[in-house]
Amino acid sequence: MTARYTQDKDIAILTVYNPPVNALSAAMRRDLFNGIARAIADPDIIGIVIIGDPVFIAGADIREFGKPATFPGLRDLYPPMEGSPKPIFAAISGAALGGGYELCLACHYRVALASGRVGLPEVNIGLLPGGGGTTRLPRLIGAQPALDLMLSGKHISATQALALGMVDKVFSEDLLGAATMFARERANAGGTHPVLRDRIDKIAGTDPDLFSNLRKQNAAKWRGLTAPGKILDCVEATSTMPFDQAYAFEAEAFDDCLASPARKALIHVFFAERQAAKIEGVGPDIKPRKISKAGVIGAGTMGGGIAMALANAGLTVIQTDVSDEALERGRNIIEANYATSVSRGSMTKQAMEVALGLISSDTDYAALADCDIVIEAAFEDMDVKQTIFRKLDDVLKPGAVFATNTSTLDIDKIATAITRPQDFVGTHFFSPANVMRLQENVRGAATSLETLATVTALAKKIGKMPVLAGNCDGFIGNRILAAYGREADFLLEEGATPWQIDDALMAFGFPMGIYRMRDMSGLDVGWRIRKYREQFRDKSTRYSPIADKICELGRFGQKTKAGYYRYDGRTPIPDPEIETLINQTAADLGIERVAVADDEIVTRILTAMVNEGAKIVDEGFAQRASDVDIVFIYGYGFPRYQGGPMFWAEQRGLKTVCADVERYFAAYGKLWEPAPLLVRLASSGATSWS
Ligand code: T1G
Repeated sequence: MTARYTQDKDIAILTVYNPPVNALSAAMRRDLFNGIARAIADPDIIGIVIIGDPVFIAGADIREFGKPATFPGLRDLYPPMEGSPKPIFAAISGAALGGGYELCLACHYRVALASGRVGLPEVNIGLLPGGGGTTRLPRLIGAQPALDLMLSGKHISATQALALGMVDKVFSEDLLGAATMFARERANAGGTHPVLRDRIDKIAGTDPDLFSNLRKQNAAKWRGLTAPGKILDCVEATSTMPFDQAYAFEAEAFDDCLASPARKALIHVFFAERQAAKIEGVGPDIKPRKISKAGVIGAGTMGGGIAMALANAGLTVIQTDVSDEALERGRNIIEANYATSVSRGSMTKQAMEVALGLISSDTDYAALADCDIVIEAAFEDMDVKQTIFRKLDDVLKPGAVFATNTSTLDIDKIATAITRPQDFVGTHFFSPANVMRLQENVRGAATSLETLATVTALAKKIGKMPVLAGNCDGFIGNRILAAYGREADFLLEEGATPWQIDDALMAFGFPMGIYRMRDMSGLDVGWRIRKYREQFRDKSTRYSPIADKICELGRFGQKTKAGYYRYDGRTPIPDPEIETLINQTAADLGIERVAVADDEIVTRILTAMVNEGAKIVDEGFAQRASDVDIVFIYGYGFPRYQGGPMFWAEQRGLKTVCADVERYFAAYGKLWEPAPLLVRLASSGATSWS
C-alpha cells in the first residue's frame, strides 16, 4: 500500500510510503485518490491529513515519463480535494518537491516539520510544474516569488516557506499530532476552507513588464532550454487568464517541455549523476572510513583550492609545503579567494572565518600524523611525488588514505613509494578546486574497495561529483580532451581558424571553446608536457606542430597577452598573425586549406570524444558510458542540456556515429581507429551504450 489509510478518531490520515523518496507513482496516485474519496464519504470523518513515512513526496516518478499515462493522473486528484467540504492538510517532513508540493497546493492547508523542505525543481530536469504549480503557487505567494522559486529550481527550508506563505505553520516535533490537532480545530471551526484556484489577490496587479524583462535578461542563460521560457509563459498566463484557461495552458506547455530534447538530456544527467557514485563491488558491507581531518601537500593554486573545498565542508585541514614562505604565499591565496567570495556575496564573512579557522599549516610532516587522508598537490614530477609519499608512509597513521591530485602521472608508479598501496588512490580535482565540482577518483592496481568508498563519500561530503576512473593516461577527462584538442588542431591545418572552432563549439553550448580555454590555463604547461612526451610519441601518427610554434613565439595565452588570440585585458581578439602561422604551417605540411563548415567542426570533434570515450569504457577505465558524460559536463563545460558526449552519440544514432568514425578513419588513419565497443553496438543495431 503506497498510501496507508488510518484514523485518529474523526481525522483520516493518509500516509504515503514508496521508498526511497516517495515518488508519486501510479500506485500512490491511485491509493491517494481512493483514500481521499473514502474519507470524504465517511460521515464520521471531519478532516484529512496527508503525511509521508518518513518523508513527504519527492515529486512525480521521473522514471514514468515517456510511458503511457495511467488514471488517476496527478491532476485527477485535485477536483475531489478542492471540492471537499472537509479540510485537507498536507503535513510535510523531508522534501515536498515537484508534484509532491503541487499536491500540497491542492490541499486547503499546509504544515511542515522544521527540518522539512519544499520546492518546484522541475526546471532542473527540463520540465515545468505541470501539476498546477504554475497556476496555484502564484495565487499563494505572488508571481515574482513564484517565478524565483520555479526558475531557480531550488529547494527551500520550512522556515523560508513559512515566510513566503508556502506553508501555514511549522512544528519542531510530532508533525502528525500537530497536524491532526490543527485539522480538528479547523474542521470544528466550520465555514469554508481556502481553495487556491479561487484566490486572485496575490496575482492581481502583477506588473506585465515582469515577464518581458525576465525573457530579455535570461535569453543567453536559457539558450537550448525549453522549460524556463515556458514557466514564464505559464505564470504570465496565470496572471492574465481565468484559472481554467491558464491551467489548460500549463498542461500544453508541460507537454512541450516533455517533448523537448533538453528534457531527455537533463533526465539522463539526473540519473547519470546518481549512477556515477556507484562502484561495482562496493555494497553496503563496504564502509567508508571516517574523514574529519585532512592534510594537503602543496600550498599552490591547486593545493589552496583543495584545502578550501575541504574546509568549506567543515573538515580540519593542515597544509604543508617546503618552506614557511611558500605556506605564507598559499595562505594569502586562500584568504584572497575567500575575500572575493565574501565581496561577491557568495559567502558570508562568518562562514569565511569558520573555514579559515579550520585551515592551519606546518612544514613538518609530523603534523599530519593523525590525518584521516592526505591529498598531495605538489609539482607534477614523479620524483617529487615519490619522495613526498615515502615520507608520508613513515608518518601517517594506519588506515589513513594516501591521495594524489596528479593529472598526468601513473598513479601505480607513484604508489611504489609506499608500503600500503591498498590505501593509495588518485583524487583528481579540477581548477579552481574550490569551485569545479568534478572529482575523478583514480583506482590504482592495489587500491582497496574501502579506499574507493572512502574517497567517494568524501567527494559527496565536500560537494563534489565523484567519478571512478582507471589509471590510464589522462584518466577519463583529459584523455578525451586530448582527442578533442588533437582534432581541433588538425582542423586548423585543414582550413578552420581558432575563433571559428571556438565559436562553433560555443554555438553548440560550450561556455568556451578549446582555444580560449587553452589561452586561459596557459599554453606553456601543455608545451612542457608535449616536450616530455615526445620521446614516447608514436611518430607514425599525425602530429600538429601549430601549438608548439605558438609557444616558440613566447605566446603562452592570457598571461602573456597573446596565445591563439591577442588579449585586450581578458578579451580575446582574433589575431591575423596566428592565421599567417597556420597558413604557413599547412603549406609546410603540404596541406591545402579549404573552408570547413561549422557543423562539420562540431561533428568531427564530438565524434572524436565519443570514440575515445567508448575505448575508455571498453578498456575498463570508466565503469559506464554515462560516467563519461558526467565527467565532461562537470569538468569540461559540456552543456548539460546536451546530455554529454555519449548521450549526444545515442541521440545522433550509434550507427551514424560509427559510420562517421569509419569515414574519418579512412581519411585520417590510425588516430581514428574505431572503438570496438562502438563497432559492436552499431553492428548489432543497439540504440544505447548499456
Ligand atoms: N522519480 C524517480 N526516482 C527518483 C526521484 C523521482 N522524482 N527522485 C529521486 N529518485 C531516485 C534517485 O534516482 C535515486 O535512485 C534514489 O531515488 C535516491 O535519490 C508533475 C513533473 C528527493 C532531494 O525533481 O531532488 O514532479 O540511485 O540519491 O540525495 O510537476 O532525489 O537509488 O536507484 O537523489 O536523498 C520533481 C528529484 C519531479 C526531485 C533526495 N522532483 N529528486 O535526494 O537521494 S518531476 C524532483 C531529488 C515532477 C510535476 C513534475 C532528490 C531528493 P537510486 P537521491 P537524496
